[in-house]
Amino acid sequence: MTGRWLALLLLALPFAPASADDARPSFRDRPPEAEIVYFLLPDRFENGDRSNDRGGIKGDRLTTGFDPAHRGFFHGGDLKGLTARLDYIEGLGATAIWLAPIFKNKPVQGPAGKETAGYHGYWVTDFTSVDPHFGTAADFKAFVDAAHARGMKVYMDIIANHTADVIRYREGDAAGYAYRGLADYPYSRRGGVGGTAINDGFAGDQDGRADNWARLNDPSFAYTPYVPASEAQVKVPAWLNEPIYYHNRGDTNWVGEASLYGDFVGLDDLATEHPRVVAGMIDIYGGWIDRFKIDGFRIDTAKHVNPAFWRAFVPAMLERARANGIPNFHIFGEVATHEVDPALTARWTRIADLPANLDMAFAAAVAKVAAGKAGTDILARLFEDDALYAGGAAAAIRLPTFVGNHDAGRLAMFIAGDNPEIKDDELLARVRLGHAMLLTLRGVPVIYYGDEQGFISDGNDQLAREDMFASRVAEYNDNDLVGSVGTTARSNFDPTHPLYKDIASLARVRKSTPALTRGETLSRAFSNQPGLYAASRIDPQTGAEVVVAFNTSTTAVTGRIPVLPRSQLFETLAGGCAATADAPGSLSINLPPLGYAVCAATLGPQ
Ligand SMILES: [Ca+2]
Ligand SMILES: [Ca+2]
Ligand SMILES: [Ca+2]
Repeated sequence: MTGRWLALLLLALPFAPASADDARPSFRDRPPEAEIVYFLLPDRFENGDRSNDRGGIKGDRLTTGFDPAHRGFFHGGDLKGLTARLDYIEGLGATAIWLAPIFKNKPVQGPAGKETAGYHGYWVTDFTSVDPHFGTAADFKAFVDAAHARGMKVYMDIIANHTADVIRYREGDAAGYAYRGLADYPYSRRGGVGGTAINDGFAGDQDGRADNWARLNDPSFAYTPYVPASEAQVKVPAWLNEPIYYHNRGDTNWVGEASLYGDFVGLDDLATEHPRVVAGMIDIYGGWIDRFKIDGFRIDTAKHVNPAFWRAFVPAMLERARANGIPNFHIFGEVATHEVDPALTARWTRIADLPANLDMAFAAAVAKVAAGKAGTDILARLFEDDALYAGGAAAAIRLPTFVGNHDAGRLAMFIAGDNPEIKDDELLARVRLGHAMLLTLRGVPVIYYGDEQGFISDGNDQLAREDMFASRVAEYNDNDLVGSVGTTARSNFDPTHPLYKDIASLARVRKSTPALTRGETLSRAFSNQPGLYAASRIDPQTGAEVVVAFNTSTTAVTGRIPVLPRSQLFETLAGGCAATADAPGSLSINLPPLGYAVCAATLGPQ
């Protein structure tokens, strides 16, 4: 460096950093629809610290929860490992990370001989602490700060429906923890309608006033719940240790009221109608916003909580975020279904005021369409039904979309399951096609970790949670990965994998093309057979039209689609596009087998 340059630099230093920061657009300014989300389970991603693998607990796997060779136990991944892999995630094009819950879990639970561990994070005991298997609060802060320094957001996965399975019932073993409903076991009698009168004056759980709930003081209306002495103080905050704040009606059978009141295989179902529970959960999760300035929440099991709870919780969280300088805090719920049933997910945006829900219908539709087992008209129908959401189609652009997840399984598995004789090349092409839909159609794309490395999953749940680092799980390591000669027995952070490169390329297109993030969707071509689906995405701010087109069949397709008459010249953003319209209002589409294209109209001669 010459003396002159050094002098200039020194002159600039006292002034430059502050003003440059002020001028730079912040990740805080990006609306939720501008994100590309990467979803991962910290336990299965990268092990950055072997000293925390057992969570600081001594003993065998039934005590520590650690067994890297068993798919249902902790494998060693942690927050330090995740932080060390941010280059990989950023290189894929993701702008936000949704990580499975990191709260302190009950390490192991389940009936004798069938125990598994809380590696997934959904069995919380301490809602205020980071699970020691994943690291410390300082590790989480380092992760969030490192993501923010790159302009990436962090979405936490939260649970208000239940805690870990701690509460037992005196009658539980004899009754098999079967569900006991509101009519046969009313709040007003102990152990059934013939029992002793209790909870005098309680006006029912739909009356949320504190003085009403003060009259519910005996939790033994259905069962006689108790907390084993060894776990009497295991839950944090301490109020969670009182059985009165739970439903205590036994395991859900998924039918009717049991969906709201029943325990998920023993997981203690909170009385989310209770004002103490509402206030307690607002306090817990507001605290995480205050402490770590995170950017959003994915809400687990949202449809198993009474809508009134969310109507109190959601505005409180958005306000808490605004107070912390986070104006674009995103909240999206899990309203689970395996069907193309947008009415269900849309209903919960209306009755619960959830700003968005995971687009289960999109995932189900794309799995069938990308497999070549459904007409492309189900996509057209799906987007027409955006009118069902609170806020309509304009709100539907904020629905997180996905093609596979940790519960149902991966897209590659769905496609292979529908096509048992499929060849490797066709499977890769169909997985690419599904991800092209994910990255160019409406909604916020969520990439499930490992899909970009050709992970295929043998089934749902544990079988869909393979390790990114070298795995010791036999059921994972015998999988034939898509687009790769490797297996999960080795580390799989490979930025040259064809799916990683494809997703990164489409992510660049998406981020530089506002119509793809905020545009309305007009379906332009579809039929009741596999083949062409085309849509125009139209930027509401500029009127710019971008055509996205997909061929779900193994024969080439050729046809014309209607476009805006002013869209006469087209630029190819992906695949192959005609450079000009055939006539004002008509564009030719030519796609090879299983091909796709993204074509952006440019301003023609005026
Ligand atoms: Ca570790
Ligand atoms: Ca519930
Ligand atoms: Ca329980």
